[in-house]
Amino acid sequence: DYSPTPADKFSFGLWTVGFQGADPFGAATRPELDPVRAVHKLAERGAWGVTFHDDDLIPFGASESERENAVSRFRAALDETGMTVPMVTTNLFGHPVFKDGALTANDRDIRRFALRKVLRNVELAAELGAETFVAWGGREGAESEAALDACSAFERYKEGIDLVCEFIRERGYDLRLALEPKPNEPRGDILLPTVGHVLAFIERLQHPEMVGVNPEVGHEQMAGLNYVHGIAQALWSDKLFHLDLNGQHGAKFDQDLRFGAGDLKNAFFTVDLLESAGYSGPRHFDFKPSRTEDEEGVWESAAGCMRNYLILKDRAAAFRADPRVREVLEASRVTELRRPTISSGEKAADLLTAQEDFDPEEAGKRAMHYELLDQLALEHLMGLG
Ligand code: GLT
Ligand code: MN
Ligand code: MN
Ligand code: MN
Repeated sequence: DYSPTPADKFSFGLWTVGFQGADPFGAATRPELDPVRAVHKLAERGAWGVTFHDDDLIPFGASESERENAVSRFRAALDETGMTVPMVTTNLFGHPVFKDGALTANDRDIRRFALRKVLRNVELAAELGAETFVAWGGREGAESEAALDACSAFERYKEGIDLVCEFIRERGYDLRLALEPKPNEPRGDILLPTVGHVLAFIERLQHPEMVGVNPEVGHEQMAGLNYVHGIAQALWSDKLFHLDLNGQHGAKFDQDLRFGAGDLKNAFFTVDLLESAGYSGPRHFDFKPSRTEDEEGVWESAAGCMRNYLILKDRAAAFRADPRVREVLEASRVTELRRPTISSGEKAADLLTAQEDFDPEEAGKRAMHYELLDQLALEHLMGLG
């Protein structure tokens, strides 16, 4: 009946259900949500995990005793509900001190402050048993090329991530980093704008094996890219350490709709890929309940994320199990792509001299049947079959 259970590994950021609805044109429409209440409400609805930025739990500038109090109340809620903390992240974008970036801010003292904030939060993440530490560099970027020495920015970005990895190794924490791409917003242009940029950046790091990617549906779609292909490349690279599921209607501002809203067909194939590729990490939702909602609407929206995932999982399984679909997949030679192009032991020179009875004219006329295949996918998505 599409009711989520902890076995589904659904997790939510405190900042998602806690979103108060402020936008660049209007004030908050909902009151603050106590993290303890969020944990209980999410657990009641079948979620498995909760994630947070340091500032979601411990207000910026809090004293040591305020910090301890916030963490111990939160821990008690986790113990009562059995909820886990699979991921933790740092707010390096909210306070005015980060208006020009954090790890790549021009001001060196700001970079040092930002790194201290991250390291403290890494300690907290390890204490709470998180496996993944997300780094979203939303303010690492610029509105004008003149204002940013981009090559130096990449050096400083690498320096910061390398330092955090060194720290994790020295402490012996069982923690991996996941960098989250986004093309723009809040900066005019953000560094590491897409999954591909992050994957290339990781190769330049001192400990590439400790760092992966945290792709968000809407962020890739804001860049006009295909999320399914993005996470497929991350999976193929063994770099899909975590992911942010939500919804987006094409290239416009970051909508953070609940999962399933927005590009539903891409959501269907996202779930299809995650389930068939054996992705075992958290199904993490990073969405913002519309500012039109009251608190009840927030929980409906959170429940909708999980329910849509489970419905799409069911629809994708039906699509894969349909004998007609299997037949068309064969006829479309989709399965033939699994076969290596070159035979074992064959060399490039052998390929050049191979006597093959191949007629490009004939091959150019072959039917692919993709229209039929896509139609069958749509029909399963729409609930037929
Ligand atoms: C912020 C951003 C999200 C990121 C969060 C992690 S912060 O809400 O819009 O996409 O995942 O820092
Ligand atoms: Mn996100
Ligand atoms: Mn987003
Ligand atoms: Mn967001």
